[in-house]
Amino acid sequence: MASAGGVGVGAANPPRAPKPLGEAVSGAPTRVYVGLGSNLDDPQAQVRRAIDELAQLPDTRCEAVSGLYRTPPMGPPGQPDYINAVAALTTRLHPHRLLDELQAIERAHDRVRAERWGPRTLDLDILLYGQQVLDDERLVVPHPGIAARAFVLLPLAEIAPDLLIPGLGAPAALLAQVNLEGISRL
Ligand code: A4P
Ligand code: MG
Repeated sequence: MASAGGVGVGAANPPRAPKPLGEAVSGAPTRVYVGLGSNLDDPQAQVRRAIDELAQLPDTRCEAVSGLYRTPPMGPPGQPDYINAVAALTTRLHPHRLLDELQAIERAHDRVRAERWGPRTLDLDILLYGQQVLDDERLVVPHPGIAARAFVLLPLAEIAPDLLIPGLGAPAALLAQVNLEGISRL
C-alpha cells in the first residue's frame, strides 16, 4: 500500500528528507494497530476512505488491513449496524501526535461527538502502540475495550492472530471468549 513515510524510490519519487525528530515524533518505527468503525453516511465508504487516509499519514506506512465486518451495535439501541476493520501501521509518530492525526481524520469525516457509544461517521481507536502501556487523560493503550469486543478481535485476529497484547495475550485466544453472533465479513 502507498506510503507517505519517505520510502519511495526512483527519480520520479525521491525519498523525502527525514523530518527533524521533535517532541511530537518518536525515533523508532513502531507497529500500531488502529480500529476503524462507522455506522452513518455510507459506512463502507467511510471506512475505505479512512484506510487510504491512514496510509497517507506522515512518517507512517500501512502494512496490512483486515477485511470489513458488519457488526451489531454495542451501545445505545436503535442505531444502525457498524462496519468495522483494523489496520496495521508502522509509524514514527508519538502516540499523542498519532491521536491528533486520527482525530483530524475523524473531523474530516464530519464526525460529531454527541453521546458516548452513539452513532458516528467514523471512529478511529489506537488499539495498540507497540508493546507500550499508556494511561493518561487523553490516551489509554492498549485500548480498554479490546478483550471484550468481537468487532475489534475478529479483524485484529485476521491480520495478527498471534500478536502479544500486553496483559491480555493473543487475539486468536481472546476471540474464543467473545460472542460472534450477528457478525459477518463482507
Ligand atoms: N481515548 C483514550 N484512549 C484512546 C485510544 N486508545 N484511541 C480518548 C482513541 N481514543 C482514545 O473518544 C473519547 C476519547 O477517548 C477521545 O477524545 C480520546 O482522547 P470518542 O471517540 O470521542 O468517544 P466514543 O468513541 O464515543 O467513546 P469511547 O469510549 O472511545 O467508545 P469506543 O470505545 O470508541 O466505542 N459498536 C460496534 N459494533 N462497532 C464499533 O466500532 N464503537 C463504539 C465506540 C460503540 N459501539 C460500537 C463501536
Ligand atoms: Mg473512540
